[in-house]
Amino acid sequence: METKSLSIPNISCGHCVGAIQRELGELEGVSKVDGDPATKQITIEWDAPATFEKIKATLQEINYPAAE
Ligand SMILES: [Cu+2]
Repeated sequence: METKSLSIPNISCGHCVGAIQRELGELEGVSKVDGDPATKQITIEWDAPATFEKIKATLQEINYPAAE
């Protein structure tokens, strides 16, 4: 199990967090996505076949890129 927290500047409300949870949840291997609109942070738990690269690419695609 891998876990990582990411800062997502485009998060503006709980709806954004919900969209991210739904989209990342569709990636096979992603088991948990938590988010807080107040801090604009999400925490993701995953196992193979999901990879951190796939997660970051998906966030980019849905217009919630992670801050580096
Ligand atoms: Cu929003």
